[in-house]
Amino acid sequence: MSTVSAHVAHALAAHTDHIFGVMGNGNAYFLDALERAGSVTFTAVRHEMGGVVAADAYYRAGGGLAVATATYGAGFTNTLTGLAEAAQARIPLVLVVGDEPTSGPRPWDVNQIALAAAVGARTYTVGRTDAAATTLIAIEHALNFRVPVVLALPYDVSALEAGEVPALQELRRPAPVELHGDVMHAHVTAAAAALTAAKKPYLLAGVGAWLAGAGEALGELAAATGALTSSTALGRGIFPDQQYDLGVTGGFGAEGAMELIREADVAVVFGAGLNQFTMRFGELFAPGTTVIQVDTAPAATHPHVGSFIRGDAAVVARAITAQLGERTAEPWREQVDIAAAMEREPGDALAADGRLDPRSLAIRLAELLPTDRVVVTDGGHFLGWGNMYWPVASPDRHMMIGTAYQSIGMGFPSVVGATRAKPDATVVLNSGDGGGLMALADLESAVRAAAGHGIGVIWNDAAYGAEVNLYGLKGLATGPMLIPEVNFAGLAEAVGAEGVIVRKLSDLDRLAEWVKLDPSERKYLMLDCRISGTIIAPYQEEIIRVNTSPTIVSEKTR
Ligand SMILES: Cc1ncc(C[n+]2csc(CCOP(=O)(O)OP(=O)(O)O)c2C)c(N)n1
Repeated sequence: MSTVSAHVAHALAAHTDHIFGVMGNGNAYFLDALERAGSVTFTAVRHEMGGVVAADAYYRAGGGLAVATATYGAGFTNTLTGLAEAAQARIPLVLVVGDEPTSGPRPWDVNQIALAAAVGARTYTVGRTDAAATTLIAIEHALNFRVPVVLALPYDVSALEAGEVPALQELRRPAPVELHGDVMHAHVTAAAAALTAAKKPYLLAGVGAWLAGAGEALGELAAATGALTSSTALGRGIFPDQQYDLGVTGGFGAEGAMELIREADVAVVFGAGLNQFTMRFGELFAPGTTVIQVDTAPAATHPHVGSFIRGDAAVVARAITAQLGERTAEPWREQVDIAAAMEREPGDALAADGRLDPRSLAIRLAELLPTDRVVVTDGGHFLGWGNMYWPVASPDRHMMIGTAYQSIGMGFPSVVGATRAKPDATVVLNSGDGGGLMALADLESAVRAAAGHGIGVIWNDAAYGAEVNLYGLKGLATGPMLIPEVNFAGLAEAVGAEGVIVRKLSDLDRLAEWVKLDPSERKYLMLDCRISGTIIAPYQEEIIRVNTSPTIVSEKTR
């Protein structure tokens, strides 16, 4: 015989190896059942939002289904910002929470179903007789719709005897979206003809293409057409021939690379939503560029798209490649100096105010950080530096958790999930001092989970820099935008890390030594980088321009 909680644990254990969260009254029996089941590793975090964020990072870093847990009431409400991010970013995630008893709410209960629905998550409540089946339905829903769901365990139900665990059904997963109908096939034929005739063909891929496993198919299409390629911020590294790749597209992109993309005569976009940042607020393509979008969404997602092909990125890429004709033009990608197009501002050793120049710091870090890295990035002005200066090996090795919902404060718990998904990799955290302080509850979790494998880079400008750049420069009072300079090296040491205050580039010599040590000989390394706030990243300049230009604002809201 086993409890309702054991049935839930058993069904989850069939689909994940890891779960993240904080225990409390509402999930105590569930966590006990999981520990007894044995096959799922629970990693404790210190704030419930961190549990959801860690699970989210686990999924994005290639671990599979994201699973988190929290108790009812305050434990649950603490998860909401993380849940909203998972909903906006379309992360398949199951959040197992305690809930009010079936007899009705107690004084400390809130309407959890309404709260979850408000941020975009459906709730499945387990009953006494259907716990395993309901858990499987919740998992299926999360995976098939790519959304977070809440699995609620009523307080009076979780410890009830529920009999033998039933045999588990297989999950039902949808097949890739095939090309349907003559119209779509005609669009594929037309796309192949356009690419065959193009002088300057260009392929853009986003995270949708990565999730479709389309990397190889896209590489073949790029090779067959001689196309230049690039990706969205979330799709970085998807194209196999990186020597022909222009890196990240949009505000983080290199100026020369973006100029090349504007020369493209035919652009085919795979699995990218073409949001305002990727589209450079409407400037990415020249007005005459033929833009073809391939996506599983029901319709085109940007007005510049001239032809829309609904289908799985890998399926459509192969279909186009199969219909290409004999190309006569010399491959575009052989004609251009890609290295020159990718050049970035080198910056100075130190900025005029004597603090680090984030550009030269980013370049030196790119030289020193291990290439096996997984980078997790919080939000803020600083996120331009890593995005602009550090190459990315594949989309599951670079993630920005929080940007979909535009939240800061998710950095430290992201480390926890990424290191569980890729235990042998070096997990590099990028965070500002503002976001770092917000996420501080899970500094301990990050240092513990990634001990010997983790590096924290705090871009410490003693300010909410993004706000200073947007509102301080407009003349708003800067007092609320400033932060006393915080010693992150010391904070990290207090929970078991090694801390280094980086005031000049040579202070990074310790990173060079750390990298050479055996993981068993090293601690989590926290680099508290004292950067200047005076150097504004080009992507932020773009946002400042958009916020002050009436013509571009209309593009943004169109
Ligand atoms: C939860 C949340 N609170 C506030 C904001 C508004 N906000 C956006 S960026 C930012 C500043 C971040 O500061 P920091 O982490 O130090 O990075 P910096 O901008 O200085 O590089 C703030 C407060 C937000 N996005 N999310």
